[in-house]
Amino acid sequence: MRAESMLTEVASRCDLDLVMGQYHEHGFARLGKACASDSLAAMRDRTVDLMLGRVTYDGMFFQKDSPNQRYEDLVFGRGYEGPSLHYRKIEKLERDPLFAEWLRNELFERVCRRVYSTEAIHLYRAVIFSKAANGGSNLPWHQDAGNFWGLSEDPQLQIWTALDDAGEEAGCLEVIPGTHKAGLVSPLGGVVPRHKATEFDAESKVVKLPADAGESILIHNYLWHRSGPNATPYMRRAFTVCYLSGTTRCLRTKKTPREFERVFPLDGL
Ligand SMILES: O=C(O)CCC(=O)C(=O)O
Repeated sequence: MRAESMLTEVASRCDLDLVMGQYHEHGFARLGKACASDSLAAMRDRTVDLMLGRVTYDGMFFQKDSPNQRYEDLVFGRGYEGPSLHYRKIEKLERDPLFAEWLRNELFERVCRRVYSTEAIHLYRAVIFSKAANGGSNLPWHQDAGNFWGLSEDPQLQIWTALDDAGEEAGCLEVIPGTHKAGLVSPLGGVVPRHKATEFDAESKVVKLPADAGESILIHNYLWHRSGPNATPYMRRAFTVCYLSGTTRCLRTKKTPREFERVFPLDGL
């Protein structure tokens, strides 16, 4: 499947001036229904194939959800635990040709070029966040950057795509507009400490972002975002990609530093 054929007509008419204005102002912006229905169906099916072990790739990262919907009770480091629809996170989707193609579509490239000035755009991560039917967990407020990510420059762009309808009941994305402007709450990044969220009166500022299947949303890495459990009888799958400027380096020292894969320009493949 070619990346361009995975896009909808709406995507080709997208007014990026408007979208990017919103992204800079609020830290998030809706791109509209970018992904065509047949591609969406293919990515949903592939997600299930991966969870059930019908399709496998070396080096993929899997994490199951906690059985009690508490993020605090997640277990780390177990990886693939056998066929189940209760995985909350799968990483390294760039190894799957379908997702690899989608994350290289020309609309996403145009967005990347509005955010980063480097010629090369690299990939930090390509991830499925899934919430099982009547399951999923309470993902707390967090920011996707900081020392924990071990990068020479904090990334600024993630593009999240709903593979299923993700309404409020299904555990849609929730954000606090404008929080990206204040930078990181702690140098480490990641989960926003509860007392900080209370001090900031986060609950009074929440904006929920219900999305239809196929909709893509830009998220600044500093934006406070979270999602709740899924109270519907359907799976809620989403695919998110974090892009990096071509100059960003991996600073980790315990293991060999990562070399980030170039995703744009496409002719470098
Ligand atoms: O889809 C979700 O529930 C969470 C997404 C998220 O946290 C992210 O894309 O960084």
